[in-house]
Amino acid sequence: LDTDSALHQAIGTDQLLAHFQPIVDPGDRSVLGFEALIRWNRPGHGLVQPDEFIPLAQENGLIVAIGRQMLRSACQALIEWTATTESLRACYVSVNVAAAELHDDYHDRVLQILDETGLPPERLVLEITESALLTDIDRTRQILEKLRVAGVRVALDDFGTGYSSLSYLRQLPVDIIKIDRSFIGPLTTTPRAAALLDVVLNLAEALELSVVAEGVETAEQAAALDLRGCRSVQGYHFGRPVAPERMTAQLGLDE
Ligand code: G
Ligand code: G
Ligand code: MN
Ligand code: NA
Repeated sequence: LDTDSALHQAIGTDQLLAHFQPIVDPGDRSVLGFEALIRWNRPGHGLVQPDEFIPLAQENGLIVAIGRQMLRSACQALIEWTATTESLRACYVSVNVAAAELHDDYHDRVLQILDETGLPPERLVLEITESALLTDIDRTRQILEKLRVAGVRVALDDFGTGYSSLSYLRQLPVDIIKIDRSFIGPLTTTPRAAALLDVVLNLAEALELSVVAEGVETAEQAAALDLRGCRSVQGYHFGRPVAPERMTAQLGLDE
């Protein structure tokens, strides 16, 4: 079976699943939310990573159905596993959205899925990638504005890697910026990286935006971010993306 038709057949089945990575406070390690990251359990291939099929799905349009399934799974998983764990009850889930999903009915579909799963809109974040936005900025803005009115938050993903980050901040309704991991890796070894990070944190403060630092892999990076007042971090140091049934064990929350 070629990848195209195999992916088509995977839609609506449990071959497509969500893994989750915690987003935490670097000061006390309390869990604030989770990013949902898609995986494809393709028969005969094992667990396939998104880089190997999301670009294809964007080209052939399957991303719309995949995105809906993913959003539903992510909302359901959050409801189910946070219902049993007191400390996670206020956590949000952050779902990646491809530009090709932002059609006119996107707002309705999202609200429908929130309604069906019972997840309050305030507990959903939609992550939009800078590089994915180039198509139609006006339409994107209208859709995101409607979602924000409903209480859903919007994050600008991979911030700092696109060539028009600042332009997007001016034109799009954004609540959160996710600082790309290329700024975090050299943070404790390269003064320029630290200076750039300070600029981004100041920018976020001036615009009253929240910040999530991505790709935190060491205790030193976490401490440096904590010291700078960055209140949300994500990365292997705090937890890798895992299946939801493994999350409470990874976080040490099992009794
Ligand atoms: O774990 P990582 O390999 O999970 O993810 C690689 C890339 O795939 C990231 O850029 C991420 O944004 C993207 N990605 C992961 N899950 C999804 C998804 O559900 N939808 C879309 N559109 N992109 C995703
Ligand atoms: O949506 P986005 O492009 O931000 O996707 C996040 C990607 O980063 C996923 O592929 C995820 O598995 C990966 N990731 C998460 N934490 C770390 C980390 O600490 N280091 C590295 N190198 N990658 C990470
Ligand atoms: Mn993301
Ligand atoms: Na990112």
